[in-house]
Amino acid sequence: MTTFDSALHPHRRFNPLTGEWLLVSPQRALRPWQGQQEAPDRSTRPAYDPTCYLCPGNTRANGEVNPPYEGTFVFDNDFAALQPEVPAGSIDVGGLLRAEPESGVGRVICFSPRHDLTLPEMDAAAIRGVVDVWAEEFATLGARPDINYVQIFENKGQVMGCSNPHPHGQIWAQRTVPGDPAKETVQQAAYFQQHGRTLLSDYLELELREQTRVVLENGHFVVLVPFWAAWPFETLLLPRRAVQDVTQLSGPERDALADALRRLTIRYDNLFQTSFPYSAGLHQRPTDGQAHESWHLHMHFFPPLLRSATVRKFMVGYELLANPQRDITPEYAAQRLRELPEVHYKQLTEAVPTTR
Ligand code: H2U
Ligand code: ZN
Repeated sequence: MTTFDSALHPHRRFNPLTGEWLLVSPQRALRPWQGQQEAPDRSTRPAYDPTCYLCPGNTRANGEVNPPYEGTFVFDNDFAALQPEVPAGSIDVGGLLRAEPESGVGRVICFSPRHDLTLPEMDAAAIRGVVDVWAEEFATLGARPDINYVQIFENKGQVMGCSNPHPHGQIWAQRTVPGDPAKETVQQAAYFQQHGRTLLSDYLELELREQTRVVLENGHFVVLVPFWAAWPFETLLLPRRAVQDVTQLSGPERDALADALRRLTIRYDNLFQTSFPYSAGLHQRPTDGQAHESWHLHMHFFPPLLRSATVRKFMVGYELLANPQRDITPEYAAQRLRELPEVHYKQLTEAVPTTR
């Protein structure tokens, strides 16, 4: 028997942020792939769409009129999943039928007045404006006594259930700390207690030494494909300095975050020469009044595409019933992303060379 090689042999990997495992089957990536090579998506949209409910000056579903905004624009979601006032009460039948009211706030953030742009097509200064809005919203919502967790995220692309191509994100802020951030809170606290450093500081140091999963770096941020990535081209964006939330980032750090976001999303679009769909979001400390010194702010990108602009990874059978599974290794995914240029393919006349 030869020795174990994680690039060749089936194995499981541990996600220290959640305490869960996933299955990696690199031998399956060697299956023959005779998929179509799709033409680059060069479709365009108008800079202003009179039927878009997010464009400046337009009327939303609830009758409100958007201001003629020039940078970002934030409003309360007209169809929010969470509401600030919910009557008290609870259900507990034998510990098996349990329910309790949940209150909170839903916000929508327009990243730009331009209907035709997405993050990778915006300039760094405009993306910095988005980062500043995240910080303002986190500060205001997090300060409320009825809000203990603020989830900032973006759904991009129709396959991710995004309802409108106008560049925008959302915030759901609520009374309790939901599942994944709660797991990350427990895991990071346990690590900090044992090592006196944040889990992600030590993890980052290790990744910078190995370099095999790093996609890009700047002075303050690093983007990498985490060792435990579940989605084919999943990435983790993290600051070199352990901060608990986005309000603690200095001006230069916020610029660096904007730079990292821009460069990552350009690489993503270039990967399959399409507007690359994903769900992405910030994970930050709960706003429950505790110190949370063990928390290390980070951002997850969960993109579904696997082979091309149309061939995606499905998290189905085994993944739904057992745990996540992936075929191509995180190391291979990182290498693919590293090889791509940081100029958007729509700005190049020549097609971006893709390697297989
Ligand atoms: P998504 O495309 O990521 O679903 O976000 C759009 C959000 O915008 C969605 O949550 C809200 C929807 O409820 N919305 C409004 O608040 N007002 C509108 O006029 C239409 C959509
Ligand atoms: Zn629009």
